[in-house]
This record gives sequence, structure tokens and C-alpha cells, in this order.
Amino acid sequence: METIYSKFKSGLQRSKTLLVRNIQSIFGDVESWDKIDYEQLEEALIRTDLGIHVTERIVTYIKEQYDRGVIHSSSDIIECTKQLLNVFLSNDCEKPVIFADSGPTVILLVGVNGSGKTTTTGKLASMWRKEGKSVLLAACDTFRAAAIEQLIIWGERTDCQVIFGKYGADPASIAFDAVHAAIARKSDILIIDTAGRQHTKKGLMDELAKIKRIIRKAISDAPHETWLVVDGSTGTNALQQAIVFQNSAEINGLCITKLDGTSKGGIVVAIHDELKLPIKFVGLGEKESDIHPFNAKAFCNALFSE
Ligand SMILES: Nc1nc2c(ncn2[C@@H]2O[C@H](COP(=O)(O)OP(=O)(O)OP(=O)(O)O)[C@@H](O)[C@H]2O)c(=O)[nH]1
Ligand SMILES: [Mg+2]
Repeated sequence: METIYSKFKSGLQRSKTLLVRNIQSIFGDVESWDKIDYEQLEEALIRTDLGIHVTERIVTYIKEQYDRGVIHSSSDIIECTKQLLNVFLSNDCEKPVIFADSGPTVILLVGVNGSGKTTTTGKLASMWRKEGKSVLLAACDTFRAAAIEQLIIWGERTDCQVIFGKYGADPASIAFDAVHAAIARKSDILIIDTAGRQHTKKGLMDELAKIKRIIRKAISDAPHETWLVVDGSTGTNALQQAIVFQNSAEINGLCITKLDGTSKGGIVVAIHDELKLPIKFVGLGEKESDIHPFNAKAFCNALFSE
């Protein structure tokens, strides 16, 4: 079986290659480190989208350690950076899903267009089905052409029923039907897939609030989880979206998708540093099994693996 580490390692290959190679080439042959080397290091860290704040703290720390004679080589830098990233990620970054004591656990997925909400819904359904849980899916994207069919296909693939309505229907009414169906069918989990929405459009953000209000009428503490799904390969853009969504949609967790094939894996740290929200799952490919609960240690090791 693939370990978490090897999954992260293959997913984060490009981020890792960029970072490790850059550090090695900047500090590989130099006798003494100067301002230019540190500027290059700063640039290399920023290119993986770790963000200014995290980057500055890493560079300052490395400079301090070098001036004190504690570190000397590019591998020392890699080791220090790895340790620091672990510290940045150690605060409440991993929080396993707590399932409701009785009745369905309701999970609402939100995010901008194309961030990976429907795919994440399908992957989560698959993962939890394999754990023996019963999962119901709600197709609350009644807006985009073929969105409902896309979720129905995931339902067939993962052996989960899908509650859906007509295109153009009020997403809140589908959510209402879905919550009642989940209660009646004694589903363990209800995952609600929503339409992509730009975080800048107030009307669409209000629609999310309405979905939540309707859900609460049936289960007072639901949705138990509201996760923002962001496309990690968009780097700092993902961070901006996360900030705005957090301010207007009461999200309590993140799913960061498309970390495979991007060199911007550092965004995971930048987003957590900025928002202090737990990172629930990361997407490492398009397949059903390409999802994993976030694990900070495995993530940092994979980002710097040899
Ligand atoms: N490589 C990769 N591709 C992904 C991942 N997650 C999703 N995708 C792809 O991203 C594209 C968009 O995914 P969707 O799940 O349809 O995104 P969405 O947020 O539901 O999109 P809208 O409903 O249109 O807003 C699809 O081609 C997915 O296969 C991932 O972790 N890695
Ligand atoms: Mg979708």
C-alpha cells in the first residue's frame, strides 16, 4: 500500500524539484553567504508560493543560524527550512473529521469555478464508502451545464445515491430535500456539492448563507463542516480566495486540490499561516483515490525529499 509520504512525494514532485534544486544551486559552491545569496533564496521560496511572511521568517532564521556558525551547507538550509515549515504547520493544521453522534454528518463544499469541488465530493464519497460508511450526495449545482450528470456519474462510481433536481432550481431547496433524505435513509454522511461562485459576488455568497439556513432547520448544528475547495496550482490566487471566503461564508476547513503537477506546493503553508484553518484534505490527482487527509510531517518531508 502506498504510504502517505510516497503519495505526497509523487504529488509534490515539481514543487520539491524547484525548491531543492534552487537551494542547491544557490548555496552549493559558495564559500561565504552574502546578501545576493539570501535574495536568491528568498526568490526560490517565493516561487513555490510559500508567501512573503513565511519566506521572510525562513530567510531571517537561516541568516541568523549561518552568522552564528551553526549551519554551513545547502543541506543544512534544507533541513532548517523543513523544520521551520513543520513549526508553521504544527498549530491545528490537521484536524480529523468528527462525525456527528447521531444522524448524518453534513459537509458542504464551496469554492470558485473549477476548483475541484465535484471531484473532491466524489473522492470523499469513495474514501468513506471504502470505510463502510453510507454516503449521500446532493447536487446543489443547478447552474452549470452537465454539473448534475457529473455528480450522478460519481454517485454510480462510488455506489452512493444522489439527490438532485432540475437545472435552474433553487440550490437551497435541493439541500433541503437532501438533508431530509439523509435523515430518512439514515445516511452516515451527506456531502453537498455546490456551484462554483466568485467570492466577489455578494448575491452568490448570500445563496450559500441561504443553503446553510435551510439545512439548519432540519439539523440545528449542520452543516457540521463547511470546506472551501481551492485549486493549489493557482498559488497566491488561492490564498486571496480563501481570505474572502473565510470572511463571508464561515468556512471551517480547506481542501487544497491539484497539488500534483504544480511547483506551487508552498501555498499550503501560506494559506494555513494566513487563515489558521485546518487543512482537511489535499487532492493529488484526478483519480478517485488521489485524495488524502493532510499530514503536515509527510508534506514537509515530501517537499524536501531526496
Ligand atoms: N490534477 C488534478 N486535477 C484535479 C484535481 N481535482 C480536480 N481536478 C480536475 O479539475 C477539473 C475541475 O474539477 P471539478 O471537480 O469539476 O471542479 P468544480 O469545482 O466542481 O468545478 P465547477 O463545478 O465548474 O465550479 C477536472 O478536470 C478535475 O478532474 C486534483 O487534485 N488534481
Ligand atoms: Mg462542480
